[in-house]
Amino acid sequence: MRVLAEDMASITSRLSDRVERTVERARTRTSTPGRRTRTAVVLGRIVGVMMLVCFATGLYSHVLQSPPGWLPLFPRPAQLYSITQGTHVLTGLAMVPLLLAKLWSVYPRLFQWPPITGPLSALARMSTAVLVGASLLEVALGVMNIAQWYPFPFSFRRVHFVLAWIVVGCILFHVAVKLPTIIGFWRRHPSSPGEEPDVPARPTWPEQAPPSPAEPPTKAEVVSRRAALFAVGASAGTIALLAGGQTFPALEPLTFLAPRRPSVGPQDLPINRTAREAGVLETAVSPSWQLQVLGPGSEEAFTLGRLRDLPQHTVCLPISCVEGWSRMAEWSGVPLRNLLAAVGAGTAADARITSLQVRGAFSVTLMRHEYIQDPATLVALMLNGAPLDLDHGYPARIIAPGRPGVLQTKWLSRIEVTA
Ligand code: HEM
Ligand SMILES: Nc1nc2c(c(=O)[nH]1)N[C@H]1C(S)=C(S)[C@@H](COP(=O)(O)O)O[C@H]1N2
Ligand SMILES: [Mo]
Repeated sequence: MRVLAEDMASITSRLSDRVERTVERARTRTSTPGRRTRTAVVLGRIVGVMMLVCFATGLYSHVLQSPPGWLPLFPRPAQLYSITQGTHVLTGLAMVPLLLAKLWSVYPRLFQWPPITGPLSALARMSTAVLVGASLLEVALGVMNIAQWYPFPFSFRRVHFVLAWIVVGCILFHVAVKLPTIIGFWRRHPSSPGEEPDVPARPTWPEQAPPSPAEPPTKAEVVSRRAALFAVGASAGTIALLAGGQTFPALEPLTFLAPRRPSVGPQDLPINRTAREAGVLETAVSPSWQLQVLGPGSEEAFTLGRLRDLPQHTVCLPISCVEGWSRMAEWSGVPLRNLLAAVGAGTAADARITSLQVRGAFSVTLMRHEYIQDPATLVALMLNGAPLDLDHGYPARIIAPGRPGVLQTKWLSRIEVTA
């Protein structure tokens, strides 16, 4: 019995020795001067700020699509959502190489031995694992969404929303846990003149992972911090340049990475869902088409001829897709508030707007009175000087300032006051 126990003890000890040596070797092989605490801190700060930008712009998108009743909404500036959502998608895309670089910069820590030194370190490592997993998943889901690839049965918006809170919660916790390292870094590298310089003259070994002297890395394994940061910055910049054109017109000639080129489409405007895909090829061109408008006092049915005979307004407003692209256009039609006033609706009335499209998430929109009362919110009949193309929502669609594209309902059939 005792022999067995001794055998077990010796096997365990040999095994743990072996694991320790393997881990040490892995750590050495992946250790380069580029991978120092300073690199990790610099990259961490940039990724952290980008995450917060994504979080803030994402929350704004969420609020516009699912506004809490108590929250006042502001349709102006009309281009705000183009900018916030364009920034969201662009920051998210540019973050991909930075996120990977941040992971690379702390990679040896994954082989830290022993992995856990106590309950606090267990908590810290668990939160780091959740942070890494949630960040990668969040970014991957975002990229899949703008590529319009939905292989999952779950709702993208809900999962992306929940993951965003997890990521931000973990970042706050992560910063709290790393505070001693961060403070230590600033103490060791004071920025006052005459003190120790930030960048040592010769490459030094990572503070976190001293190499075993027996196995120095080969020349090829040594990457300088400057070269590493340059490569990461260049990749992020290239991505921003190649995708930025979907939001910022000056960059459009370079738009090779975005799923939409904003100037490609009928009437100089892209299309996300065609009339055929929406199943409205017949109903939209039917001579018996009418727009039903239901108010608290009365209801009216407007034929296309009757809508055209009403006073027309012309406005310049963008389509700002949640997927990040946006495009300015000139719209003409009847102000929505005039139609609702005609059926006895007050200025505080909200409305439900329904499309001829029967299936799909975008066939119904709720519009709050803040948007209805904006004089630029139209039941649009014309786009860029011609009647709406069938794919742009013929015979009539909604266009309103400051709203995400998904809420700019095409192929209208019914507008009813809800409250
Ligand atoms: C490559 C990276 C990313 C891309 C391409 C991306 C893309 C998108 C898109 C297309 C939407 C609109 C979804 C819709 O309304 O249908 C969205 C919403 C959102 N995103 Fe991202 N995203 C990325 C990264 C992030 C990150 C890192 C965060 C947070 C830390 C974040 C937080 C949000 C939030 C909170 C929303 C609102 C969700 C909702 O409406 O409920 N996103 N994102
Ligand atoms: N009925 C209906 N309206 C819709 C959609 C839709 O799928 N069905 N797509 C929306 C989305 S996601 C966008 S970005 C805009 C695009 O308008 P456009 O195709 O005229 O550019 O229409 C919106 N209106
Ligand atoms: Mo969209």
